[in-house]
Amino acid sequence: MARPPATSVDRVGTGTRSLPSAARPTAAEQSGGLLAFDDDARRASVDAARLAIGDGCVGSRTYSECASEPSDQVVAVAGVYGEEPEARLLWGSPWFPVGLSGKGLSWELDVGTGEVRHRLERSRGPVTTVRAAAAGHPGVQYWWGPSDGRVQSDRPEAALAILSGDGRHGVIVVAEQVDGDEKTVVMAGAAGSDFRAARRAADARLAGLRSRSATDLGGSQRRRWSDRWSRRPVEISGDRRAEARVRFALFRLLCLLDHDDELALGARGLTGPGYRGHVFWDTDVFVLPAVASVAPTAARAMVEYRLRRLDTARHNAEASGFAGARFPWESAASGSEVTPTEGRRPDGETVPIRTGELELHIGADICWAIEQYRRWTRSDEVLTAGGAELTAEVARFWASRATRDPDGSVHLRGVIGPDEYHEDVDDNAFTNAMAAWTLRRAAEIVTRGWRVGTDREAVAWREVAERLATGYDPTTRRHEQFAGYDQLQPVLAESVAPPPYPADLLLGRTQVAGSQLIKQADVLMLHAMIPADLPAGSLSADLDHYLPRTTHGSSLSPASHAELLARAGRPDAARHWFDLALAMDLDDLTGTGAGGLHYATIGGAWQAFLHGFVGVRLTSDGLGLCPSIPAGWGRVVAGFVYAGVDVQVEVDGDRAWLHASEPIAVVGGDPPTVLTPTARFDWNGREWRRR
Ligand code: IFM
Repeated sequence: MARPPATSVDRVGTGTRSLPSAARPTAAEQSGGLLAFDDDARRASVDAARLAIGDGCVGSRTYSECASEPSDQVVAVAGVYGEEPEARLLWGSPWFPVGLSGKGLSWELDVGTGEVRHRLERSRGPVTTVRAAAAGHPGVQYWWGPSDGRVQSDRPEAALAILSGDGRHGVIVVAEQVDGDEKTVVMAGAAGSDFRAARRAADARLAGLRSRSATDLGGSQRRRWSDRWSRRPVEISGDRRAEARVRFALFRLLCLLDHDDELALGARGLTGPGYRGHVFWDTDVFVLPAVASVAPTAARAMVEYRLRRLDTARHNAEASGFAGARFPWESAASGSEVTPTEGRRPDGETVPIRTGELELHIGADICWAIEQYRRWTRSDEVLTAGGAELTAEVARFWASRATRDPDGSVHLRGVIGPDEYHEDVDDNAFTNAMAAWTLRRAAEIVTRGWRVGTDREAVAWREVAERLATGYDPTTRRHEQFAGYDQLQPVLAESVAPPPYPADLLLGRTQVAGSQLIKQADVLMLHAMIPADLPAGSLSADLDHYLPRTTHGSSLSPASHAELLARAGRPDAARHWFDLALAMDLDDLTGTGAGGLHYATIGGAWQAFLHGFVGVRLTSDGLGLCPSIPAGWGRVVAGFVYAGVDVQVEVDGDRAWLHASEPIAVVGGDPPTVLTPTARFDWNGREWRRR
C-alpha cells in the first residue's frame, strides 16, 4: 500500500481566528475534534472526501469556491443510481458558488458543529466561508460567504438539478439570499420514485430554511451538534490524538441521524464515487451495528433498504436455481446483482471479478445485522416488520445451496469468503458458520412464534446447521479457513513487505492464491460477530495463526483486528491496528481517498473502540462489560444509546461506571446474572454492582 506523506493535522481546541458570528467555535469544538488542513489544490480530490458534508439523504464533496475548473461530481442523493448493470451512484455539479476570485488558504472541519470553514485570501482581505449539512433537517445543506455583490447570474433564485436514476430519481433545489456583502445559499435534495415526488420532497425541505440567515442557521447548527455530542461523549485521556480521530469517526456516523425511511449506504457513503456507490457487506457488518449504537433510527433505515429488496433477492435465488432469498454481493437501486464481472488493475491488466457469483456470505451478514439492531434496541419490531421473513428466506437459500455427502456431512462448495485472495473454495469456515448461525436463528424465530416457516422446516434447518462443516480442529483449537488451506504454501505476511499491502498487486493473483497469505480477517470475523457460537480458546489460537498471514490488503482489516486483539485481552497490540484504522482516511493510507471515505473502517473503528477497548457486550439478557484498555490510556468514556436509553460507560483502571438516563438491564458476574434494572452501576473488574 503506497503511503503518501501524512497531510493531515488533528488539532485540539481552536478559537484563535476571528470567525464570523455564524462560525464561532463551540464548547464541543474546544474540547477537541477540529481537523485542519492547508488548502493544497494538488490534494483537492482527497480533501473533497475528508471534508465532505452530508447526512443520510444527500452528500456534497467539498471543493474550493475558487477552483478554476470545478468538479462536476459534487452532490449525490442516497439511493439514486444510473442504469444497471453498471448502476453508478449519480453525481451532480456544485450547488455552492464557484469561480469566486481569491486564493484558498486553509480548510477546517469542525466536528463539534459539522461546519467546514474555508479561509480565503481576497483582494479586500481574508474571509472565511462556511458550509454544512443542516443538522436536524434531512437533505438540507447551506453555504455562507461573500456575495461579490450579486446573486450568481447563471442561477435563478431556485435552481433545479435532476439526477435521473434507475427506479429512483433525485432532485436538488437551491435558494440564494444576498445581504450586503454576504450571501447565503441553501440547498435541499430528495429522492423519489418519480421526478415530481422527488421535487415535491426537495421543495418541502427547502421551504423551512430558504430564508433563514447565516447567523440563524449557524446558531441552530451549534445547538443540535452540542446536544448530539453531550449525549455521545468520547474521551481517551492519555491519547488525545486517538480521541480526536475517534470523534471524527463518530461524527461521520452521527451525520446519518438525518435520513429518509430507507438508507442505501455505499462503501464510500456519499463522499465519493468509489465502488460506484454500491452497498456491500461493509454496510451491514461494519457500519450498521455502529450506527445502531449511536443513531438507531438510521440503522433501522439501513435495515429497511434490505427489507424492501427481499422480493428481488427471492428472484435472484430462483434465477440461480435455489430456494429462498439470495442478496447481491453489490447492491444498488433494485437489489439485483450489480457486481462488475471484470475490472482493471492499476497496471492495466483486466481481471475477472467473481465475487458477485461466489461471495455468498452477504445474506447471512444481513440477517446478523438485523439481529444486532434488535439487540441494540431490545425490540422485536424489526422482526415483525419483515426481518423474520427475510431471515427465514435466507435460511431457505442456505438449505438449498448446501450439499450433503454420503456420510451425512453438509458442505457449501465453490464460494469466496471475506479473504478474497482465494476464490472458488469449499467450506469457507466463515461462510459455513454464518450460514449455520442463520439457519439456527431462523429456526428460533419460527419456534418463538413468527409464522415465517413451518416447524418441520425449523427442524430441518437446525439439522443442516448441525452438520455443516466447521473446519474446527480441537487439537490445534483453530479453524481451517477452507478445505485445503493448510496445505497451501506457508508464507507469512511480514516476509513479503510490512503490512498493510495489497498482496495480489505485489505478487500476482496466482501466486497469492497458492499461498496462505490472506487479504483480511476471515475466520477471525466470526470471533467478532458470533463469539458465543465458537469453541472456548479458539480466538487466541485463530489470532496467532491468521494474523501473521494477513496482509491487510483491504481497508476493512485493521479495525477488525483491533477489536479482536482487544477482545482477546491484548489491548496494547490492538492499539497498533486501531491507530492504522483511524489513519486510513485522515492520512489517505491506501492512496484511494479521492474515491471517498471508507465507511467500513469508520464503523469498524467505532466498534473496535466500543466492543474492543471499552468492552461493551450485547447479550440477549442485557448489557455486559469486559474492558480491555491499553497502557497509556487513562480514563476512557463512551456514550451510546441502548434500548432507547442514553448510556455512558466510563472506565478508569480496573474500575468502571455506567450511567444511564433511565433504568436498563445489565448482566455481570460468572455465571452471568441480570441485575434489576437501574440507572447506575459500578464494575469491579468481574461484575456490576448497583449503586
Ligand atoms: O466489501 C469489501 C471487501 O470485503 C473487500 N474489497 C472491498 C469491498 C468494498 O469495501
